[in-house]
This record gives sequence, structure tokens and C-alpha cells, in this order.
Amino acid sequence: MDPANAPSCAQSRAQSHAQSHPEPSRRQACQAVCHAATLALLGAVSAAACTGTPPSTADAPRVKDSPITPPPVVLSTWSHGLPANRAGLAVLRGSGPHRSALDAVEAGCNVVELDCPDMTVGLGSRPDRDGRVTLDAAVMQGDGRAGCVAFVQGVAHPISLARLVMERTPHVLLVGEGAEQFARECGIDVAAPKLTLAAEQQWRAWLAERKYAPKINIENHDTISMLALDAQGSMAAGSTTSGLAYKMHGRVGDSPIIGAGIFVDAPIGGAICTGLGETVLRTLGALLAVEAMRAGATPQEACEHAIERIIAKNPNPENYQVGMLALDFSGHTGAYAVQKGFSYALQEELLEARSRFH
Ligand code: SD4
Repeated sequence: MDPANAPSCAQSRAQSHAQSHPEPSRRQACQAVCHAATLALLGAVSAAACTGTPPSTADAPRVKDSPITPPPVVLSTWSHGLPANRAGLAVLRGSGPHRSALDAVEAGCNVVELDCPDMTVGLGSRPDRDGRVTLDAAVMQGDGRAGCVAFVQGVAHPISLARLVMERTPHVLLVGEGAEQFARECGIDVAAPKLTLAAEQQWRAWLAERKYAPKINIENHDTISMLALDAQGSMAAGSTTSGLAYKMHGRVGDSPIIGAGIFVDAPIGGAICTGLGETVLRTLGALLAVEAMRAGATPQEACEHAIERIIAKNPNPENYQVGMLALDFSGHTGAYAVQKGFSYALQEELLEARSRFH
């Protein structure tokens, strides 16, 4: 079949949803038509972006919507999202002065930056191929303010440095030595480069086997990305990571790039990513999901739409993983991934996202 004429996933989703959900009232019927039209529009855009026949694997059943989680809400990637969410919820539910969604994101990410058994976040991470741990982080609020740092070394809490870029500079993104200089100006300690014993052993074993060639795989990169919605209705997103293990020195992924790894826009919602950053950078994955929500998609549909686009634009999806989470201002959530095995934490519960491939 000519790919240009193939029905898009969103179109068939809209059709099957309309068939299986007869609408009781005229107003609801009208909403359903608008919703189906939105999905058809998103599907048409996805189809136009396709350069070949979509992969022929079974498609998961689609979920239109998630139950509402009343604010405060915290939503984070992977199982280390659980301790992150606990810290975030403690901030948002705590007594005393109002603490914001941004405070919750920072507190949650700080926990994983200090203790990440996967060695994918913070100074204890696996290094790049030259044996350097270089870190990326970003924060964004629903009002459009954002701060990011990339390719920083020796900073224990890059997410906090990213927040300071947002709050104390006229800039959005600082990188490398400039970001480290700014950290010192803010009174933040910048440690001399040093690998943990475990990281050094693994890096040397990798060097022997891989002969210094960067290799893309679906492991070795479990970023913490986080979305929070506070009781006052503010939303924030954050992400902090060491990026791909054994990457080229100087490589920066999607996590510190606004619109790629994270994006939030009030009053629409937010989206966050994890996985192979190159695929997300090429498509601006988080922005795609938020713009889908702006066009009427639910957070779940928005995640599916963005992941389909990522697959359409990045060949050989069996070789990479991307996980995406989305949240709207009502507390609806969405989660979807390229491959199975993408776990995420909603409040204090660990869940597994549905995926394009099984
Ligand atoms: C990167 N997206 O640097 C990050 C890595 C990641 O789960 O998210 N890992 O490509």
C-alpha cells in the first residue's frame, strides 16, 4: 500500500473510538466529532512525516484518557521516579510556606542526582568515552520560563544550577566551562573530575571491548525526568542526566533542550522524555506532545502521537528506546514508549507504559 494512502494510527484510533463510544447527547456528539477531527489532523501530519511503510508489529490497544489524579501530582521516569516523587510530594504536601511545582521537581531530581543505582544521573554516573562524567539538566515552568545547563562537570546538582540559570540570568542555556563558572559565582562547589570505582571499572571494560567507538543501545541511559502540578495550578518540568554512557566527549542529548526533552505550556500541559536523545532532538518530542494536547489530544494520545512521529523519523526503532510522559492541568496523565519496559512513577505507584513494540 502506498504509505501516503495508509490510514494513520490516529485516524483508525479516532474511528474505533467513535464506533465503540456512542455519545448520549448532542453536545458530547459535537465534542466527539471535534476530537476525531483533531486526531485525524494529527494523524495526517504523522503520515506526511512518514518516509516509508510503518513497522509491521502489533499495535497496542489505545487508551483515550487516564483517570484524573487530583493535584498535587508528580510524574517521573523509571523506577527511580519513586524516591523522586516521594520527595516531590513531601514538598507539595508539606505544611508551612507554599512550595511550588518547581520546588517539587528540583527536590525530586536532587534525590536521584545524589543516589542513582543505575549510574545514569549525577556525579556517580558512567562517563563518556574519554572517562569524563558530563551532565545535562533543564527546568521549565508553565509560564514559559526555562533554564538549562549542558556538558557540565563536577556539579552535584545540575538541576539546581539549571534553575539558577532561569532565575538569575537573562539566558536559557549555559554550557561547559561557562556553566561551571556560573556555578562558582553562585557559591556552588565544582568538584575535580573523578570517577567512582564502579564507573571506572565499567568504563575500562567498555574500552577494551568497544575500542572507543560510541555505540547506541537501548540500555545505559535512564534519565530522571519529572513533571509536577501543584495545588495552586502551577506546572513545572525538569530533567537531569549524564546522557548516554560512553558518548563522544561534548555530546549533548535532548534532556537540556527545551522542546526536546521537556516542555510545559500553561494552560495546556507538559511532556517529558527519556531514552535515546538523538531521536528526540530530531523531532522535538516534548513539544510535539504538548502541541498535540493543544490541538485537543488527551495526554495519552499526545504521547502516542509523539512516539509515532519519533519512530517515523528515526529508522531501526528496534535499536532504541524512547519513553514519554505527559500531564495536563486537570491531572490527566499519559505514558507511551517505543519499546516495552518503560517504567514510570505516578505519585507513589510504579507503573509500566504501553509501547509501540512488544
Ligand atoms: C540523552 N535522553 O542524553 C538522554 C538519556 C536518557 O534515559 O534519557 N536516558 O540522550
